[in-house]
Amino acid sequence: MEASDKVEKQAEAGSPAPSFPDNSDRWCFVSLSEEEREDVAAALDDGLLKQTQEAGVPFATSQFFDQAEVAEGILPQSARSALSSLRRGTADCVVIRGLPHDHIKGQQPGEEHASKTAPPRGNALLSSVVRRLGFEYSYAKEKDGALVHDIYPTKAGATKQSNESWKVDLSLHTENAFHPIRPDFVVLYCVRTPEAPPATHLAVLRDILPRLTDEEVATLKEPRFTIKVVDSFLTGGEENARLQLKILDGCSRHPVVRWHENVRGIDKSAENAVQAFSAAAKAAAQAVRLQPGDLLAFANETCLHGRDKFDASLDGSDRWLLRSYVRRDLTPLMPFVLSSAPQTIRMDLNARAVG
Ligand SMILES: O=C(O)CCC(=O)C(=O)O
Ligand SMILES: [Fe+2]
Repeated sequence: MEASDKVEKQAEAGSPAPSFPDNSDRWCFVSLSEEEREDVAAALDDGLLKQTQEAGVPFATSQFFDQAEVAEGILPQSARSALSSLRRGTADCVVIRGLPHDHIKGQQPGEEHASKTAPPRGNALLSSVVRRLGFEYSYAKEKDGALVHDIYPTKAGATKQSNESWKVDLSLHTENAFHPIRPDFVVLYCVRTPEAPPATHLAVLRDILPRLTDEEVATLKEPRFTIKVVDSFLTGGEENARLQLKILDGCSRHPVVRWHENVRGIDKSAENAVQAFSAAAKAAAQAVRLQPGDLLAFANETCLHGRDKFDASLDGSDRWLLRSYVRRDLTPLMPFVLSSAPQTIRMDLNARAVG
C-alpha cells in the first residue's frame, strides 16, 4: 500500500518538497483484510485470551506479556515483517490498521469501580507487538508503574502538555525526553475514538534534518540546551528543574533526537536553532487518525509524535488508547529496579536509585 494512501499530508508542509530525500521507506503501513482480521480475532478469543483467563493471568503483567509472546497466529505476516523492520532500525514508524478491537462503552478507563474492564483484545495485541520489539517496562512515577497505560482525556490534564490533554494540541515530542532511560519504542493501540478522531502527528528525524542548515544541525549537536523535567519526577520538591541536553546525537548513518517544546537554548544562537528545529519538525510531520483496532509503533529516538486537540465529554465515552514503553534490553534498568518489580524504574533527578 502506498504511504500516501494511508497518511494525510499536513496542510502546506507535509508533502516533501522535491529537493528533500524520499524517506517513505522509513514508514511501514499495514492494513489487515477482513479475513485476516477474523483470523486474528479467532486466535485471540479462542487461544491467548481463553488460556490466560482460564489460568488466571491478569492483563498488563509480565506473565501476560510472556503468554502473548509465545501465542500462535496473533499477528499476520505483513505486521510481523513491518515490526521486524522497526526493530532492525530500517524503519522508524509502523502503522497497523484494522486489527480486531473491543467494544467498551460507558467506562472511563482510569476509574476504579467494580465493573472496570480492561480491553482484552487490546491488551493481547499490544502485548504481542511489544514482545516483537523487546520488553515492556515502566516508571514508578508514571501511571503508578503500570506496564500498560490507559491514555484518555481528563479534567485535570485538559490544557497540559500531557497525554491527558484534549483542549489543546499536544505538541511534537519524543517520549520522556528529559529522562536518562527512555523507551526505544512506544506502542499505542486505539480502543475508542470520537466520531471526529484527532490526528496523531509523526515526524521522522530523517525528514526533519534536510530542512535545517548545516550550522543549525551542528549547534543542535552541542550540549547548549536545557529541558524541563515533568512535575511527577520532581521527588525532592525541586522547582522548575531543568536538565542539560543535546537535541541531536548519534552518527550520520543513525542520527537520534530528544525533543520537547519546553527545550530552551542557553544563548541566542542555540535558541535560534531550537526555533528552526521546531519549525522543521512541524513541516516534516505527517498525520494518522487512529481508529479502534489501529496500532502505532515508533522508534522514540528517530521519530517525534504529537496529537491534535479533540472533543471530550468525560462521561466514559471518550477517546482511549493503550500504551506501552519498550526497551530492546532491560539490563540498563537493573540498578534502578526492585526485585519485586524488576521492570519499573525508580530513579531520582540525579539518576540515583530510589526505593
Ligand atoms: O494521543 C496520542 O495520539 C499520543 C499521545 C502521546 O503523546 C503519548 O501517549 O505518548
Ligand atoms: Fe507521547
